[in-house]
Amino acid sequence: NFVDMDLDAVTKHSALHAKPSGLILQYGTAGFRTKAEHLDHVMFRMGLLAVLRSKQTKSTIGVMVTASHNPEEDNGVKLVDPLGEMLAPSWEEHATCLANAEEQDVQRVLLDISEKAAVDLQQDAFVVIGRDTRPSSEKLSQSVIDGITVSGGQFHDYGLLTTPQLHYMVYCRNTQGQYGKATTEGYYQKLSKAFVELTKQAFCSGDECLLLKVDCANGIGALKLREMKNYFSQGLSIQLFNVGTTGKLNHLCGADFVKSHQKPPQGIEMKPNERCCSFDGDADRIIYYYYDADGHFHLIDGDKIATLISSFLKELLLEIGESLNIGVVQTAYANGSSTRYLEDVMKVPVYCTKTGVKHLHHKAQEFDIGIYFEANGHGTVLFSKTAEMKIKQLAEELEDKKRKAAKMLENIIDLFNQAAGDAISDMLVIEAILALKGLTIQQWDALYTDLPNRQLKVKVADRQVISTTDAERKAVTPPGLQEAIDDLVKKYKLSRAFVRPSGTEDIVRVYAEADSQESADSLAHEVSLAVFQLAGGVGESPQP
Ligand code: G16
Repeated sequence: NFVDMDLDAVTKHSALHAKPSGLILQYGTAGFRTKAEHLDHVMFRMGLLAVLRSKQTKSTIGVMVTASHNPEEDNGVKLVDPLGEMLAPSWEEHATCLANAEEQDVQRVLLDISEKAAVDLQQDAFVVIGRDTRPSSEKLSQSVIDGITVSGGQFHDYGLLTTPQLHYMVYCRNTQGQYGKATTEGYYQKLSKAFVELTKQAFCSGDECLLLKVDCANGIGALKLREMKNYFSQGLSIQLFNVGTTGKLNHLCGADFVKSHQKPPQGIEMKPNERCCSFDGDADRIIYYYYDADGHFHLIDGDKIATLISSFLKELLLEIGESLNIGVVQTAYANGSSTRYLEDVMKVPVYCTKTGVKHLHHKAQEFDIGIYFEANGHGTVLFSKTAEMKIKQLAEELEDKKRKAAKMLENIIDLFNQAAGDAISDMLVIEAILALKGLTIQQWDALYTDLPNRQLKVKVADRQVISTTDAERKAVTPPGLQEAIDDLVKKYKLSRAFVRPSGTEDIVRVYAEADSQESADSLAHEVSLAVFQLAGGVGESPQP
């Protein structure tokens, strides 16, 4: 029964958002991503799909227009499921089918999806939309809205938002405000209240401890941090750089640049031992760093963030005498030293999933407290309903020091964005922990020493010729590639390397670590050459 969807109108509007012929796109690591000029039809169709998903789940669905860490010329779109999570895998397939359908097939694909997913088309549909600051984002989000309205859905356009804020809005709306108020003000209030409560007992309160320099990647983070600043003015003072007035988004700055180049962003003034951090283009990742007194640059990535948070949470649990089960989830990019430290020193179980927060998030849901971070700084902590209730109860029942610890846990639950990794929320958690423990950035950094590592990108004709297994740590195809990598790895001490096709950029990623920077660089280079030769490299062959 398709009474509630005017398929002729859909077809007519679809023609106004024509698909470039021959273009095939995949719903990748974080939705569709490519050059912005190729995305108009995808946006319109994702508007249609969000309506179907909303009808099927009888819930509000989110659509975020962003390409996060990608260059400014790119754009992208992803759907957000009812509890603020990434879209379910079966619907990723529907999204890919719909995005790639030829014009005359759009109606049929819509009907197919409705049938396969048992969508009740008479249901109401409600979709919320957010977008980042890319020049192309506003027009593309209008195409999403066109798709929503022509298929009979209702919507609320939040306009400029960080990606995690949109995840938060969806979660709030589908829990009838239980998770929080579905407005930016509600988000600021929830987080800042938790932050202020948490840091009341902070040991460190000198000016130096409170100052944090933030590189906003010339993106949305700058706007939102400016709005939010007033809410936590007593607890933390932040100075913003790369706020988007002159520089290009993610260009020579931002979390992805700092992590992959292992150097500071341009446009930030750093004094020795000053605490600095970088957001990425849509503020869902955060990386910390500093210069030591000898002028050496130190990077504190997602692995070390996970370690700081895990040790703090473990201490609080010990204090209240509760043995909730904790798990840490990482990917193949996690530095070997971090995994060893978490397992051997901290005695917490560590799990490895494929790249993409959707995989880590899913695994983290198996624990009372699931801590997940990708090395690139994308992550958060999830608390199960049981854990949350237990902690709330203990915060009422316990006394003195134990009560204080339970209260801290209660606030930390509120401070984490449990719908998605969130640079703003993670920054506040980290700042709170450092202040409460009286830790300097150097002391945090000294928890363990990273194994030297290098990441490279290789251009190939078709990156899908590379397939992987074992959470992306082994290549299955093309033939001979894994054997080549194994032989190269044997040449270096404490070494490890893997390759995988990126799900957000048209490249193959290479990762290598070894006992020295020289070895890591050389291994990464040799593996790049093997990829270039065996997986159809294009252009110039990788240079050392
Ligand atoms: C996205 C995903 C991350 C992933 C990153 C790189 O980040 O959300 O989980 O690590 O892409 O993915 P790939 O190596 O497949 O290109 P973001 O910040 O760009 O949304």
